Amino acid sequence: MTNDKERAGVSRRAILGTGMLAALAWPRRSMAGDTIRMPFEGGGRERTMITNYPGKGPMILQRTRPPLLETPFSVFDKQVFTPVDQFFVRWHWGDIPDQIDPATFRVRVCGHVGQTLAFTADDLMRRFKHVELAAVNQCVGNSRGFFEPRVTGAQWGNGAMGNALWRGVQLRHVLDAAGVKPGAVQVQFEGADRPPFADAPNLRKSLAIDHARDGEVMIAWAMNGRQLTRDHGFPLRLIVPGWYSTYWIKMLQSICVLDHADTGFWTRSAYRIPDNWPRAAMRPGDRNVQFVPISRMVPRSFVTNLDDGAHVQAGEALQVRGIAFGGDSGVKRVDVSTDDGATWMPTRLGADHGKYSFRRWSLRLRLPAGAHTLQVRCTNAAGLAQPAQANWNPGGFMRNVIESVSLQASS
Ligand SMILES: Nc1nc2c(c(=O)[nH]1)N[C@H]1C(S)=C(S)[C@@H](COP(=O)(O)O)O[C@H]1N2
Ligand SMILES: [Mo]
Repeated sequence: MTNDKERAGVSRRAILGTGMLAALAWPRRSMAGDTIRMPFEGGGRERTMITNYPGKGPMILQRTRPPLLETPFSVFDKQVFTPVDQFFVRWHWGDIPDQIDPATFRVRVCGHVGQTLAFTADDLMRRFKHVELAAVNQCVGNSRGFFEPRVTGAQWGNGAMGNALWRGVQLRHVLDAAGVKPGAVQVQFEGADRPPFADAPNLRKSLAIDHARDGEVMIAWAMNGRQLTRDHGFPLRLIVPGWYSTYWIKMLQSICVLDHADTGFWTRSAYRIPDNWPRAAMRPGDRNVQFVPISRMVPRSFVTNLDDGAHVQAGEALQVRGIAFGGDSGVKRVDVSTDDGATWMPTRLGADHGKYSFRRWSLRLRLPAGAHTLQVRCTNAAGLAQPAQANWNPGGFMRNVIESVSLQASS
């Protein structure tokens, strides 16, 4: 029998290995590659597919420093867990440590607690029970490039998301060790990266105290069975299953229990959506819109094996497959329509890796000769289905409209 740690492929020795320091070096070579076109209209369409970013396979380059790298969509067709070397990367600020010694790097638990504590990754591994969970990490602005009218911000296609198996400890246990005092309201998280100017607000995000202690929120050191890389937050990052990844703080350095609501810039002013979850929708120019912090994810599904505009054989069995996720609950069903949503065909769901994971789906169908539009819709375990109309908000957040691909069938 292998023990848990070996199964995850991450021993304490591995995470403390000296090789890690070298792996934190930033890319020095210029980023070169082929020009590709994103599947949306207008500015920001032309991109470079880079192949020489350290530790990564081919990635769509948005920006070098701080890095913004998008997963090429074809990756999602290959497996249910997104490989680390093609997992999207997003950092807000350029001042990211390029030297972290895991023997001395500590995450501090402070604020409204009985006792301030500090843990190395090794301390967490020794002291608390290990947990492993499959969960989708999705940027709030995933698919922003498709917003109409266009909005500012990184013009992501659909590749600012990924699914991984995260391994770590429950945040609840770490908070309990410090002893949360009565009257705690929120818990604020901060990473070791910093803005390049002293007066810019560093990224700090907060969760309600009950959420932080729900037993699902984790502090992770491994992703898909290997220790986190620098890009994904070595040595420790927060995992907030079912929530957008703006909360998934990387290089986690501070966990601060607050006895009042967080009034910092990133909670008060940034990452806010119109107060009508799950739609997060308004009309451009609408006034008097009430905004609230972005929170739980909503269901999405995609065809992964057929490109928009693909030519297929008429009258022959056509295998259609893709991925889906339920957002803040599991995938209940994935349906496909070829008649503009008048009727829906149930698809076959693949293995269930847990409610926060991608789930594969597939369907065999025959199409008569002609032009077709294939739509795919996920309904989650809470009964929430993807909408037929795309939402709009000024941040370009939370897109989850039913996706479609056009196909040309001929014999
Ligand atoms: N420390 C730190 N953590 C962070 C961020 C950051 O800028 N700094 N960005 C957040 C945002 S907005 C996203 S989308 C995810 C991206 O996670 P990934 O790079 O591992 O894919 O990290 C989150 N955690
Ligand atoms: Mo993000």
